[in-house]
Amino acid sequence: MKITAARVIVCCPGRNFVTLKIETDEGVTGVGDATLNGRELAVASYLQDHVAPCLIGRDPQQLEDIWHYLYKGAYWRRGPVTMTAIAAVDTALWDIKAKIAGQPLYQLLGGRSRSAVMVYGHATGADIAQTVDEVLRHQEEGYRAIRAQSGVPGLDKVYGVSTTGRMYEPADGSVPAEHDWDSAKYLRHTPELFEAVRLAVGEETHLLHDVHHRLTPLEAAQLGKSLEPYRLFWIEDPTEAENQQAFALIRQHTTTPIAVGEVFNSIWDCKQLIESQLIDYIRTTVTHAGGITHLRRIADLAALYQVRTGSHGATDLSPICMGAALHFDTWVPNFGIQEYMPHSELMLSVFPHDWRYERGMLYCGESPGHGVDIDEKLAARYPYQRAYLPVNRLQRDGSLHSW
Ligand code: KDG
Ligand code: MG
Repeated sequence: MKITAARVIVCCPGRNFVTLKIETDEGVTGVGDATLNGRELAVASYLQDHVAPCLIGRDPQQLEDIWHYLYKGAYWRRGPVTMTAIAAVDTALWDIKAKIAGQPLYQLLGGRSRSAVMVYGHATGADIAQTVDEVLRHQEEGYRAIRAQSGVPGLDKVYGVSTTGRMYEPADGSVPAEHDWDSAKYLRHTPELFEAVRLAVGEETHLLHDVHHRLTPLEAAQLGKSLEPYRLFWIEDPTEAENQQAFALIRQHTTTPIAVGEVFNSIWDCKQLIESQLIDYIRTTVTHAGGITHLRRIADLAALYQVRTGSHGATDLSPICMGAALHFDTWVPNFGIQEYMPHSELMLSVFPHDWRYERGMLYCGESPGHGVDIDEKLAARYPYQRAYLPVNRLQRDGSLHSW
């Protein structure tokens, strides 16, 4: 069997998605997600101009060799653009391999480790009262784990909170929107939010929160400590993770569990945090961390240190990523949780899929492959629209801050 084509499809059914479709001389095809929010066309060009010509004529079954061919062969290693492109190839090739075997993908990874995948949903509100209502609505819908984000008094636009009344979607401007930030206001508000949320939901429901890289290590330690009475499942990205030693300081001060890694793209980004046991959950995804082949290596490293998986699952990852992630989650022994931010009906119709959500759990399908395809005719009706993630400035003086 040989690869005959590798085509890149860019579409915007409400948000941009980049998809790689690999075709073979025996008619078996596979698809992979290559979406890198706000930098979509860089990955599309990387695949189209630099990767696709090298795939033609190769045996699609040799996905391990192809992974190393693309990783080592580029000479320029790692980075989000390269690793997202490699991930798309890898996901499409696993899809093909599983279709050839006539098996759902999780069977090729080692089979089922669980009956379903526990997810966390997103509850957001302009203030504490609205957020509590949203958390309760999610609890009634059957969610066992809920992320709570709320507007902060005195701040105009805050990560995770919709300002349009529609579903929260961070990439919203044809140039980056500007948000404002004040850590002191946030640090005063967040324990009040979780005091109210915990009181409302009771003890059984897991609560999560995303700090989105905004605090200093010491502020993050203060936040973790102040949230301990509310027993969070995790706080995510409490500080920037370039200097990973910083997490040792957070750890010294709090037992609130920590999740990091949605912006990581290789095992090397995770190594110190995992080996030094500075985190509890690793958030790398199929799409941004080199595909199933590489994510598996990260999960195996994490397992040695009792770190569990908690993959990123925002709407900027396409339903193809979710399909592949669910097969991975169904297999991976050290599974923790999966983020679930539902796509719109239109997005889901562009990507026909066999996975399904039911009362706080996601279920991968049983069809051969990862169970997701792209409806190219429908996708063609929604061309790319430039969109950026926001930037964040300190309210005090306009200094640029992490968003
Ligand atoms: O593209 C960026 C988003 O995926 C990110 O802001 C979402 O932090 C996020 C999360 O935890 O889902
Ligand atoms: Mg996050």
